[in-house]
Amino acid sequence: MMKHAWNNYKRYAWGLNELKPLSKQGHSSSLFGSIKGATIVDALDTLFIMEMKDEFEEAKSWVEENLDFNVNAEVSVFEVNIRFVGGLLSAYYLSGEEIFREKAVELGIKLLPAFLTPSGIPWALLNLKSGIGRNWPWASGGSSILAEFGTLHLEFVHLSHLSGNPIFAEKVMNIRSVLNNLEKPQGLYPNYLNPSSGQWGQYHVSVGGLGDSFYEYLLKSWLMSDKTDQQAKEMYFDAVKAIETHLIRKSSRGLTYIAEWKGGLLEHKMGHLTCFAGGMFALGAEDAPKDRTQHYLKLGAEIARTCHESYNRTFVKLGPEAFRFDGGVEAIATRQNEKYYILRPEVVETYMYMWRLTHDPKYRKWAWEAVEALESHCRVDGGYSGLRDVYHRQNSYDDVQQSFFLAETLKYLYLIFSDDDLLPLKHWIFNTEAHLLPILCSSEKEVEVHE
Ligand code: DMJ
Repeated sequence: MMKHAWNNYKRYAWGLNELKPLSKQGHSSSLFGSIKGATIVDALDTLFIMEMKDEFEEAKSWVEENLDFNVNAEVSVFEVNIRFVGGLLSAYYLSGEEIFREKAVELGIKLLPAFLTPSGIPWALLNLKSGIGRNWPWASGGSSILAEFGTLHLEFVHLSHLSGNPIFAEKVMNIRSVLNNLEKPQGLYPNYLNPSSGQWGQYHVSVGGLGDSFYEYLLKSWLMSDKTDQQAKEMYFDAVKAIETHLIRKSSRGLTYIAEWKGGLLEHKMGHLTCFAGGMFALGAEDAPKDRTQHYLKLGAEIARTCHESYNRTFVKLGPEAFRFDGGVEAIATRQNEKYYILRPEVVETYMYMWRLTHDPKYRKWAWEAVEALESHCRVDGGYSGLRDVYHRQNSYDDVQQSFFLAETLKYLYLIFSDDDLLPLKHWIFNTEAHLLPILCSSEKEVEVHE
C-alpha cells in the first residue's frame, strides 16, 4: 500500500504537497503556504521504518536540494509544525542524517515570530517572510485554537534539545503556564483563547477537532520527559477527569462516546478525530492516579469499540467524519456533510495502542478490516483517494491522497502487524502526525542507572 501511494505521488505530483489520485496531478493546500513537498517530509519516517531504502534516499535528496522555507507566504503554524518539523525531527532521530536536524531547526526559527503576541500564545497563521501573524478569521473573537497552540510542545522541546537553544522550550513552557494559570469552566479547557487578552473565547470544549491534540500533548509531554514533567501529568489527569464528568456518555445500547460541550449543553456527536482518544486513555492508564489503570484501559477499549461500530455501520466499512447519538441513531452520521472519509488515521491509531497494550487479537482483526476496506474502496489506479459518502454503494472520490495517509494511517497499520520491538512505546513517542520522537532521558534517572 505504501509503495502504491508513494509511487503514484512520485509519478504525478513529485515535489508538490499532495497527490490528486484521480486527476493524476499535484494538490496544493493553503495550510503550507508555498512550502512544498509535504508528502515527502510526512512520508520520510514511514519509508525508513518499512525499509524502503531507495525511496528514503530519493526523499532525502529532495529535502537536501529542494526543501525551502524562504517563502513569502502565510502558513498554518500548527500544520507546519506537526508535519514538517515533526517529520524532519523523526527522520533525523531514525537515520542520524544531519540535514534533517538542520532543516528542522531552520524551520523552528522561522516559526518563532508567531509567538510575538501580548500573552505569548501564538498566532494560528504566520507569514514566514514578514513574520506577521494573525488568527483564522472564523475563530471566535480573534482567538487562537487550543489544538493548534497546544500541539507545539513535543517538537519545540526537541528543537531546544537538538539546537542547544532554550528559546523553543521557553515558548511552549509559557503556553503551558498561561493555560495552567487560567480559571477553567468546570475544569474544562475551551477551544478558543484570545492571544491579546490571554482570556478564553467561546466556551466550546471538544476532544475532537479544535481541542484533540492538546490533551494528547499533555500526556505525551509527561511520557517524553521520562516521567519527570509532573505539571503535564497533573494537567492531563485533571483534564481527563473533567472530560469524563462532563463529556463522556453511554448510549442506550451501551456504546461509550465523547460528546461536544457548548457552554454547558451537550451535542451528542463524536468526530472521527475524537477516536484517537481511545489510544490516549490506554497509553496514560499505567500512570493514572488512585489505582485507575484498569479503568482507563477499559475506557480506551470502549472508545475503540464505538469507533469500530462507526466503521461497521457504513457500506464501505470505513467511518464517517462525525457520527451521532441522537434522534434514534447510534454511531451513524446523519448529516450529508459529515458522511465523508478522508483517509484519516485516528481509528487505526487507537487500534495500534490497544493492540500494543492488551494484545487482544480483535484489534488486529479490526485493523485488517480497515485494510480490506481501503483496498476495496479507496485504492484507485493513481493512488488512494478519500470518499465523499461512506454509506453509498457507488464510490464517490474526493480525489485527494492526504499526506497523513502515508505519515500516519499506513504507519499505524504496519505497526499493528509488526512485533512490539519495532519502535517500543517505552522508548518512543509519536507526535500527533505519527512522527517519532525519542523519550528524553532525565539526568536524575541516568544517575540512578549508573549507581
Ligand atoms: C493529522 O494532521 C493529525 O493527526 C492531526 O492531529 C489531526 N488531523 C490529521 C489527521 O486526521
